[in-house]
Amino acid sequence: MQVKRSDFPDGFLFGTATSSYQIEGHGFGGAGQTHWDTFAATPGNVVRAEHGLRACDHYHRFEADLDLVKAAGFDCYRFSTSWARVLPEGRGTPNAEGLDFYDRLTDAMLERGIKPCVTLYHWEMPSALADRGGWTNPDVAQWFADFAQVIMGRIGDRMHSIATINEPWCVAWLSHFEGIHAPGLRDIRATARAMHHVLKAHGTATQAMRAMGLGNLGAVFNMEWAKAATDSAADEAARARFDGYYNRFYLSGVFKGEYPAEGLEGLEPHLPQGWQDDFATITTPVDWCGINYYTRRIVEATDGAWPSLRDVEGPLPKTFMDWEIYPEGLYQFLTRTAREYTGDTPILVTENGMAAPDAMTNGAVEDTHRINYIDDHLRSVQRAIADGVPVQGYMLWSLLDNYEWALGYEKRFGLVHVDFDTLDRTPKASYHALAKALRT
Ligand code: IFM
Repeated sequence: MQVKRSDFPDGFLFGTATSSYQIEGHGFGGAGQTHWDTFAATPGNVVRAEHGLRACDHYHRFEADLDLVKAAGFDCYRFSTSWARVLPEGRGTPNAEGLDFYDRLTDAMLERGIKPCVTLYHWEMPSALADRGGWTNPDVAQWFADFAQVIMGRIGDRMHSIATINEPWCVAWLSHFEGIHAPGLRDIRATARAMHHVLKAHGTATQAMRAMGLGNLGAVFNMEWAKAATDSAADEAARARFDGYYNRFYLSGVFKGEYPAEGLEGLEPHLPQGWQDDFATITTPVDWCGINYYTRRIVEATDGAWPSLRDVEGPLPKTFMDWEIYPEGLYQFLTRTAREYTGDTPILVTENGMAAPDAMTNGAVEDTHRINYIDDHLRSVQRAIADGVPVQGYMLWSLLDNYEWALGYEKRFGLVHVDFDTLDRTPKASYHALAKALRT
C-alpha cells in the first residue's frame, strides 16, 4: 500500500465498519424476529436461503474481533445496534441481554482506546413493526426515535459519534421498489413513503437525541456516481433521474429541505399528504455527513415506466459484486457534496471497500486487489482534502467477511477472512498492509 497515515491531516480518523445483522448472530441473546429473518426464509430471496442467525458469531467473539481492530491501528470502529435485539417487539419492554451486549461492546472498545461510532439502524426492522407497515407507516418516525432514546440512554454517553440510519436509498428504494432487500416490495407508493419516512425518522431521532444532550450526530448516505451511456439528450436525462432519486434525494431533503425535481417527477403523486411540512424535522441540523461509496453506474433511457432507465455494462475492472472500480467517483462525491449541500460540515467516508472471492492458500489470503482498491480510494480522499473539502475520516467496509444480505456469505468484503464452518478469523494481506500504513 502506497498511502500512509502521515499523508493525512493530524486527527484524521481511520476506522473499519460492520453492522449488527451481518456479523453478530441474530439467533443469540434474546433478539426479536426481524424482516430479514422472514425475507431470508422466503424461497428465492437470498442465495442458498442464508440468514444472519449465526453469521460471524460476533455476539460471543467481540473481544477477539476488537483485538483485531486495535492491532490494525484503527482509531475508531463503526458498528450498528439491532433494533430487535434491544426491543424484540420494536416497542415496549427492552431486552436486558441486548442492552447489556451493547454496553459490554462499548466498554470493550474504550478499554482498547477505540472510538465507538454507532449507527442506530442498519436494516433489521423488527417484524412486529414490519407487520404494521414498517417504513411505509408514518408512525415509524416516532417508533424509531423511541428506540434511539432507549439504546442511547444506555450507551450514548460513551459514543464518539452517532449516525441514525445507514443508507436511506437501500432502506427505501432497494427494498420497496426493486424488492431486492427486505421487505421485498415492488411498489412505487410504498417506495415514496419509505423514502420520506426514513428521513422523517432520521430528523425525529436526531431531535430526541439532542434533547438527551448527545452530540456529534450525523446522517449516512450511499452514493453511486452516474454516467450516461451516450451523450444523447435522452440518456443524459436518464442519468439526471438516476442521480436525482439515488444520490440527491436524501441529501437534498436533509441539507436543503426540498426534494430534487428529477425525483419528484415520479414520486410526488405517491408521497404522503402534507409531506412538505415534515422538512422542519428532516432538516434538523447534523454535525457531520457520512458518505458510503463503492462504484459508479452507467444508465440509458428506456420507454418503460418512470424512472425509464436501465443499467448498461461498464468497461472498467469489476469487483466480485460486479461493481466497476471507479475511485474518481469518490473524489467527485466528496467535492460535490461539500460544494452543493454541506459546506463546512465535516464529511466522513463511512464505508468503502470491495468484495472478492478470497480463498485461503497455505493459511494466508493474498488480496492484492483489495490493497490496490483501498490505496486508490484513499488517494481520492487525499485529493478532496487538498481541494479544501473537510473530510475527517475514512472507514473501511468491512472488518470481517460477513452476511452480504441477499447474496449470502460468498461475497467476501472483509480485511479478515472468516471460515464460515469453523468461524476462524485470519487477517488477509490487506489487513496487514493497512496496519503497516497506519503505523507509518
Ligand atoms: O454490506 C453492505 C452494507 O451492509 C451496507 N453498505 C454496502 C455494503 C456492501 O454491499
